[in-house]
Amino acid sequence: MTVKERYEESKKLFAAMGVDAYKAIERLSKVPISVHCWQGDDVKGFDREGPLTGGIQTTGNYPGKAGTPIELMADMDKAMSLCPGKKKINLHASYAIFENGEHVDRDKLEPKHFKVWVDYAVKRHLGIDFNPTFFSHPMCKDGLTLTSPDEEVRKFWINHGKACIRIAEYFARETGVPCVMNIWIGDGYKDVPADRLGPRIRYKESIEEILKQPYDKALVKVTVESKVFGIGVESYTAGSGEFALSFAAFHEGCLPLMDNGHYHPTEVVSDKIPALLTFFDEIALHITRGVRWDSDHVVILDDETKEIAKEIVRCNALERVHIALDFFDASINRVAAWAVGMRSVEKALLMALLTPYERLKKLQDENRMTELMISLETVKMLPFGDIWDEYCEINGAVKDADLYGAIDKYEKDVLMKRG
Ligand code: RNT
Ligand code: ZN
Repeated sequence: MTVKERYEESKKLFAAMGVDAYKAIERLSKVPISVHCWQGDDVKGFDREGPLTGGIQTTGNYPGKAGTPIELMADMDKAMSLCPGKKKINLHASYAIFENGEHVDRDKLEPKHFKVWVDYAVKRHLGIDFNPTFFSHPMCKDGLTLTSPDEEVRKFWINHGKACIRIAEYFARETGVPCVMNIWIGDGYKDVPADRLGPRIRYKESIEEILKQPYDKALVKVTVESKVFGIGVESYTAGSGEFALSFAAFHEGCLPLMDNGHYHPTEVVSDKIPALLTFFDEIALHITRGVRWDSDHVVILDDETKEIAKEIVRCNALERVHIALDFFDASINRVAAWAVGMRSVEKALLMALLTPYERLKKLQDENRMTELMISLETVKMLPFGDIWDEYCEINGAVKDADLYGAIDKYEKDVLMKRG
């Protein structure tokens, strides 16, 4: 049977349950997934040499990593071409591209330092999301940025934040797509701190200073990302869950960003999505896969990824949840990492869109819980793969069975030829 024939057959099965598979595909093609540039070079960036700091770490030394903007863009093109669906790109400030021998520090960044990225995005009809880079820099004095007791340090990073808002607004204007600008800092302490309040008050006031930069709230959506702990800051992080959530709740136009690697291992972001959607018009996500800790493994089609997608879809919130990827595995082919992560999120969303939630909700509301359990188990065995293959085919993306071959070819033709 061809892909089309399998699709037509399976479509009938979904139709029998009241789900229109074609509509699901159509809906999914309009959901943007923000593709993080930093998977391509192990979060190194272009603005300076030096180690990755801020409590995050990449492990592995797989050959072929992108070392220049041209290489990174080529790899992102390759990865995106392997995936069906609508994309945005997600940049960090450390990926500024300096031309003609110019170099400025992070507090002095300007839109022009991202013009090459804008040209890249516009040509491909992609929106851009943005992140100030509060790590891997000598001004992270004692590992601190916006919470630093040193006013000079805080000022530097506040100015960086303001510069990033101006750049985010430039992205939105040039691409015609609103820009999500995410604030995450790794500030914290390795061992038991004597003051847990002071750093948080300084963090709050620093973000408030950054937000004094005038900007159009319809164009730039500022998010604050929380974290439970980082490498080297195991005892305390200033930007905890309660901090980020409260900050967003108390500041007009600010949204909370949940990274599902940033909670205690038995907490799940999927359940937090409807809780936050009860109060916030919009929220943002970093989808990752934490293995025992915030290890930033490549997203696969595991239970929690499916559950996150289900919540977004059944809360009817595809337009209210900004979905971005955030992982960095340096131990495998990096283009494959991107492609598998992106495809897994697309698959999870497709499965969610192919599920008859109206019926299932009704069972819950009528307390028909036995029937609900059996229905949920029945849904799990539906032929999602046939619809997925069709979705890939009509979008010109490879099928799962052909993904490795495509990666292997790019590795031999391009990645292994890099110096
Ligand atoms: C770190 C956060 C943050 C980073 C990126 C590079 O734990 O998840 O989002 O991964 O900003
Ligand atoms: Zn993140």
